[in-house]
This record gives sequence, C-alpha cells and structure tokens, in this order.
Amino acid sequence: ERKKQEVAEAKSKIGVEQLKDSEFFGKPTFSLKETIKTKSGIISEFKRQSPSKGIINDKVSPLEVVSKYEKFGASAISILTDKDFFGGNFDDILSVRNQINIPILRKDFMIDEYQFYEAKSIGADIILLIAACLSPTQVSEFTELAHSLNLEVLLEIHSEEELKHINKNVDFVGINNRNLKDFKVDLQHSVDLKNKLPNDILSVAESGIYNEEDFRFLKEKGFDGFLMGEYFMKNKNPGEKFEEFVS
Ligand code: IGP
Repeated sequence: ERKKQEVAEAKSKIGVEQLKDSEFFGKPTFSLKETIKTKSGIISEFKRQSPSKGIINDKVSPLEVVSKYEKFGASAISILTDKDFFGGNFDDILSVRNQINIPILRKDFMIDEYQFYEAKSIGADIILLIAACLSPTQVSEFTELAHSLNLEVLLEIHSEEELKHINKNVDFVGINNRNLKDFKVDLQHSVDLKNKLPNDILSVAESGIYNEEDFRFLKEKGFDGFLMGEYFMKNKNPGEKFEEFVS
C-alpha cells in the first residue's frame, strides 16, 4: 500500500515518456547470465539499513564500496532503492552506474509497470520480482516487460507454494534463506526447495550467508549465485571485507 502511493506520486511528477529520455534507454546492458559463471557468483549488496537489523552502515558511500566489490570479483551488485524500509534511493545507483562494468540489480518491491521504466532510467540491468507480493500472472507479465527493456529478472521465492510463480522466461530463481515473516534463516529449507526447481534454471541463494561455511555449503548444493549484504555491510569497510572473503 505504502509502495502504491509512492509509485503514484513518482508517476505524477515524472511520466514514462520523460523517463525514456534517460541516457540508459538504448544503451547496452551488463548481463548476470554471463558474469554469474565467469566471476565469483556473488551478488554483493549495498544496504544501509533493514527492517530486521536497523542501521547496518550509514557511513560509507556506494562508490567506495561497490568499486571494491567489482575489483575483487563480484558477479553483480545489488543496490536497495526502497527508502522507507532500507534507506536507499536512486542516486545510490546513479552515482556508481558509469563507474563500474558489472550488472546492477535494482532491489525494490516491484508492483507497477512504471517502476520498470524507472529501473531502466537509472541504469539498472536486473530487477527483482518477489513472488510473495505478486500473482503468477503478474510475474509473467512483468517478466515480459522487463525483457522488452533489456532487464534481466530475478524471481524470489521462499516457499513450495511459490514454485507456481516460476515460468521459463525468468532468468534466475532466487531462494530467500530468510523468512520475511519472522526473519529466521534456514539454509536447509532453501536446499530442499532448490531440489524442486526445474533443473535448467539458474539459482541464487539469498540472505543470511554469514560465513564461509554457509557459502561453501550452498555452493556444494549447486546454487549458481549468492546474494550477500549484511556480512559485508556491517563492517567499517565493506569492500575490504569482500576482498577478504573471496581471497
Ligand atoms: C541480502 P543479507 O542477509 O546478506 O543482508 O541479505 C539480501 O538477500 C536481502 O537484502 C534481501 C531483500 C529481499 C531485501 C533478499 N530479498 C527483498 C529486500 C527485499
């Protein structure tokens, strides 16, 4: 509801046609389908705060963090643009887009077509669809729209129920290790769910990866990608923490 209002307000200020004037329409994009296999597989996140943890790090700039993420082998960068819950904004993406050459995931709650044009207009390459917020029909319609804008789609699921949201057009299925209702993390639950995915689909393990052991466990179980935020962001220097993790 809050999101609906936010989107309506944005739309009334800047129309879709105006968004299309952005330099990023018609520019080539970066593909996670390519980098997920050739780099570390880690999608490292820039996140100042979260509903479950409060402030994580509000002292570092996106550019100083993500340039290190890129330098040390991240397959992609995830940047939260939700303001109310995560303290993010579009400038966090805009301020780094032309400085790095790996894909950027605009992480937000996508509920309206308008947001896809927004994502494109700030130079994002990937968007997140959260099954818990959408119907299977919406997922397939939004996927089509995203692809028409050259955006890749990461579909996030958490329960067996949500397997029905998957269609063959989504580029990646993310399994959230964290239950968004009680914030509990359960890696085994994700592995069990992964075993029920169509086996030709690229999979991403999301959230609550807090040490090397978690990472190795999920890698062994066959996940292609790993979305990690807090583990890096909670340090004074998230980029250095990333470097330490991958070396
Ligand atoms: C990162 P963590 O535990 O490493 O900080 O998690 C990422 O998976 C998490 O931010 C996330 C998220 C979401 C945030 C996953 N799905 C949906 C907002 C909305």
